[in-house]
Amino acid sequence: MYTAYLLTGSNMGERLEYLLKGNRLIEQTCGKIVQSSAIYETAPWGFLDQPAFLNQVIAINTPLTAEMLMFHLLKIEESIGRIRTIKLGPRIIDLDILMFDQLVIDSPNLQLPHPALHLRRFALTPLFEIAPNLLHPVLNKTIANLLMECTDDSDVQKKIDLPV
Ligand code: PH2
Ligand code: MG
Ligand code: MG
Repeated sequence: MYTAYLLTGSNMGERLEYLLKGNRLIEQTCGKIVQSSAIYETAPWGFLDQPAFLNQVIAINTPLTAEMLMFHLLKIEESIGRIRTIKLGPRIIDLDILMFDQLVIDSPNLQLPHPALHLRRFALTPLFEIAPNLLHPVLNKTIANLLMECTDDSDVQKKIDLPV
């Protein structure tokens, strides 16, 4: 079994419903959710002229390889009804792999750890909540350290504390 940390996000329509549906489908097809952060409301990063996001980080135990996990996550996004338009733009559901054990991959289809993880407060804050001592295998720093050093000052607010 592998442990993967996933970031889920939504900023269109019934955002919470989409996140919860994503979690349900992840458990059905990828593996058990063993930890989950609160749900945060976060200012849009990158492309600013779009609604605020809900973001959550979950940890799963999965028998899938990183490539197979990514394949399943894209299928789940599709099945929930995601249509890809502009890069970094609004989406009903986004399922990203932040880290996969200590695996480092740099291929066109998949980069691990997520190449922007350390630059994004909306990803670091929920990840810090559940895994502050997790070591970033490329930067060789803990999530706590990366969050402390992160210069992204966009707004990240804890919104909903939910059990899985
Ligand atoms: N995802 C993006 C671009 N910008 N901003 C926030 N706050 N949360 C996201 O999940 C997000 C984003 C691209 O995937
Ligand atoms: Mg994303
Ligand atoms: Mg994505």
